[in-house]
Amino acid sequence: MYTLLSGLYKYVFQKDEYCVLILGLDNAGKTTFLEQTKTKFSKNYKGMNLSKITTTVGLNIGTIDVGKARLMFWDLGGQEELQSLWDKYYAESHGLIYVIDSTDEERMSESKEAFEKMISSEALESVPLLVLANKQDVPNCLSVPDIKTAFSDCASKIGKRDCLVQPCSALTGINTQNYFKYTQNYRKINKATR
Ligand code: G3D
Repeated sequence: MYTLLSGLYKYVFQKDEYCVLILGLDNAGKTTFLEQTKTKFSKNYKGMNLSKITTTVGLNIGTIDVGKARLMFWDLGGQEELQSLWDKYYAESHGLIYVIDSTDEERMSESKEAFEKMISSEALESVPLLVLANKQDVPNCLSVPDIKTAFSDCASKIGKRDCLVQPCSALTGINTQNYFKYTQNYRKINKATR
């Protein structure tokens, strides 16, 4: 009887947990995006002043609940020396968000190289990918077609995996709520295989 009731309780209340990595070069806006997300999705969460956030050194973690899913975000530092740590987290991840600074044309090829190296990892082969062209609030920033052109070499490596490129502003919150679609995709992934 206890087993039956605890099973029923878990079925009704327990949330499926998914780990989502937030990657990208330093200064791309990863931490701002995570704070914006926590503020939007967590009741009573008193976020930091978004304009006071400084670049990630190490790791930031955040959890939000979306419907029956609990998304645990891991925002990893993007400095060159920290990028070598990214792959330690790949095997645990169910979703991937790659943040690009659309205002930083100079570092676009650096960002593309980091992205290409990341998606070449076998551990990420079936993981859905959300690419955020961030800082779209800044006039004259690169558009999504510009960024797709800069990243065109990567198309074959993206292959058939689920991938969406989304213009957004982590600072203003515009277009930062695409988890609903992606949560559906995380559900499709057989957790037992990861
Ligand atoms: P990181 O975690 O990827 O290293 P941060 O990046 O979130 O620390 O952001 C780096 C800088 O970019 C911060 O500015 C932050 O305010 C700014 N930023 C992040 N997202 C946006 C955005 O959507 N629009 C604009 N205009 N700026 C953004 P500072 O000045 O603190 O370095």
